[in-house]
Amino acid sequence: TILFLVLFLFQSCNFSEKERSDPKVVLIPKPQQMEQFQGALVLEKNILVFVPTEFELAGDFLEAYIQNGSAINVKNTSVEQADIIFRKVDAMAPEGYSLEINNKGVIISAPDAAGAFYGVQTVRQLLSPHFERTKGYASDGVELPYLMINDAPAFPYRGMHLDVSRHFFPKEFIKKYIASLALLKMNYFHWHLTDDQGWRIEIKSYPELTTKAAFREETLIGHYNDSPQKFDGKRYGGFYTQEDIKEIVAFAQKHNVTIIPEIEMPGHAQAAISAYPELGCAGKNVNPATKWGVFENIFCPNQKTFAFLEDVLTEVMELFPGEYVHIGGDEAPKTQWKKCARCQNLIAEHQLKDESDLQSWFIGKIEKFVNSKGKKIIGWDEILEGGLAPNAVVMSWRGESGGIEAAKHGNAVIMTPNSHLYFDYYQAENDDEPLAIGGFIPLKKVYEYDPVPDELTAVEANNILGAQGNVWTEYLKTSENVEYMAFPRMLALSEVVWSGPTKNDNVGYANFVSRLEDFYPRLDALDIHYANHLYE
Ligand code: TNX
Repeated sequence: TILFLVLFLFQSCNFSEKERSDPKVVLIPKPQQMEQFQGALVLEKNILVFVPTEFELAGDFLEAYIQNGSAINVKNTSVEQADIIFRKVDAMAPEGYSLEINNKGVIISAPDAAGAFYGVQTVRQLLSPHFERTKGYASDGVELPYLMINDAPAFPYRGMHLDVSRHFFPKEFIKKYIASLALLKMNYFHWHLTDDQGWRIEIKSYPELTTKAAFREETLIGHYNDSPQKFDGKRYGGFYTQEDIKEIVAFAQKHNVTIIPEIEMPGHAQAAISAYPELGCAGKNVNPATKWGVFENIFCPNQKTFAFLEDVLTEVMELFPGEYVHIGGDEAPKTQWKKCARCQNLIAEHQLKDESDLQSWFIGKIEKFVNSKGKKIIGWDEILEGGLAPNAVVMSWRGESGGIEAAKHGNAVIMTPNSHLYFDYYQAENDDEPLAIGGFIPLKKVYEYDPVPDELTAVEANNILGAQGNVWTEYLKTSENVEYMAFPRMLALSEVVWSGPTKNDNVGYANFVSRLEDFYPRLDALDIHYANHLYE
């Protein structure tokens, strides 16, 4: 605190002097190439913009951003008159952009809509954080440093995950989380919608998923082995209606973020089975789990289950326009399958080796169905066991070995190893950290992560689409708790996947930390509850 007070006083004393010098550039993730020149462009009151139709997403974002954050008017105009020009340029890396700011104005060039959008995010970060407050709080002038930036992402998949099953988070928070991805030039939001403790998405053909499976008896946050602690039988939970989902999908599209919905199977299915017991093998009634962990109540590979999953996935695929559906696949104990006659018959009928093979048969069947609708599946690395579904994308979470194996096999891979990218793990060693699931992944470890393991050849390395930070919420009850764990580690990850890995480069990390400290006022303006201590 004292250090911060001193820094704060120091900064406020220098404020007037700073205003006269060239604006300080604070960009996260760091652009591939940047040169700053002396001087700054000042635009006042009315800003004229030229936006070709294919860059409407970027143009709309910029106009809304400036107008919401200040008293400035932004108007569309011809290319000759514009202060800010968007230009389509073909010979540029996908999602890349260049940004030129000089005394004549601003030119954002890009090959595609995503690139233009990222050019705007860079302009946004060049403006005062006051603009983030969206209450006309910024002064009525825009000051942009003269510079030249050439930029493009290192990886096409730059993602963040959020578990809304262990604890439910309101629609508004989901939007805020998605908006923060856009600021950091991240493009995928993996939405973990179902698990043992709660089903969170309305499915019209199965109403009990939300009347029953979306609520449980309240549990207090506790260790894995704690007995469940009840709040006088009160129901606890929530779900997103299909209208909520449509609203969030539209919001994500405006932020160039693709949502990947996850429907867990065959494991982590106890909430679904609580609503429809015939989906389980045990033939008994269960409730949504009130403890954390791995449970034996998994989907039974019977007719009812496949009809259910196809119906659910059909509704899900209609709601989410992206090309991927995540089907889980992790942590599915086979205790019940070993005892179920139907499972043993399937094993014999299809000449499978064991229950693990049966899971891969199960996933293969689902993959065919999803592929038939023109979409692809993503699964946790357990889907490698018993043979990999041919077109599946593998999320490597138990370290990198699953990802390495899948990449060598020719499948696409997203790295989410629990060695580096589990943001539910502790980020600092001080005793007063809020209770977390365990582990230790400080900011620096995230920053040093390289999504491409040394074991891969250049060709195999092409199968690594990128990386993702996972935020499991067993111990995160509120949206503030989520933000505390996700920030600033998400910023470090954004730089890994956009700017490219720096490995054990201390200079890179020190440089990142100094930009991060200058970036905090923007997170403050966005009302994000980050952890601002300890950089190791
Ligand atoms: C493992 S990662 C799980 C989750 C837990 C997480 C806690 C994965 C595919 N499964 O169910 O929430 O660990 O860190």
